[in-house]
Amino acid sequence: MSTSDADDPAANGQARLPPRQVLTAKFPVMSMDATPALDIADWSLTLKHGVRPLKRWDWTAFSALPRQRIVRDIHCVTRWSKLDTAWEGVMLDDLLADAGLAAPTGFLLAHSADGYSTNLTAADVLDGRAMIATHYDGQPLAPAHGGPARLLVPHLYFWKSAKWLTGLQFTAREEAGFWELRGYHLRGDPWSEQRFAEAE
Ligand SMILES: Nc1nc2c(c(=O)[nH]1)N[C@H]1C(S)=C(S)[C@@H](COP(=O)(O)O)O[C@H]1N2
Ligand SMILES: [Mo]
Repeated sequence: MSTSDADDPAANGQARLPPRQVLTAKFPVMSMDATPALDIADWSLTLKHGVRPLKRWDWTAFSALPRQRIVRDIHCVTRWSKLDTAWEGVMLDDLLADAGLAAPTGFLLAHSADGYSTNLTAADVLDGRAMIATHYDGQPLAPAHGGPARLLVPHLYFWKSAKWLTGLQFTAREEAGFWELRGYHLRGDPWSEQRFAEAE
């Protein structure tokens, strides 16, 4: 190890910022609508292939799945980034394993209780890349941030991390979600600035 930018917290922070992002210590709330009131007694998560339900977990069953803690940087397309955010929840790999399945198609839509949706590829949510998070910073996830459970896909812009997650639906083809239908990029990689569907 040599003395380098990697030893300098400020420089290290900058190196971890994708193009044209700005660091924040805050945790802004970004929602298209009001925070839905969700009761864990009524909550469930449904896994589907097209219209066909594959498996459904109520809160008790979901809470019994293997859990992981991860620390990741997050990047919102509105240009804020936040470093070292700490999450706990169930990796998508473990959810599929509990259903006894490999990904049935290469694409999926995440569905939320507020009517939001976002599309992802199977490759972007498997092999440790995505979690259904129930805790942030050691506490149950606040309702405004997607509690009781949200998707977390930290290597893509944060609009891909669907709050108030209620469904994961594998689709035969790539299908655009809420923001993707309104001009956001289908994938949303912050490092290659995949903000919008077409070049600015
Ligand atoms: N269900 C749902 N999920 C959502 C949104 C939303 O409006 N509804 N907003 C998205 C956007 S644009 C961003 S930037 C992040 C914001 O998450 P936060 O409010 O926890 O910062 O959630 C994403 N997930
Ligand atoms: Mo966003």
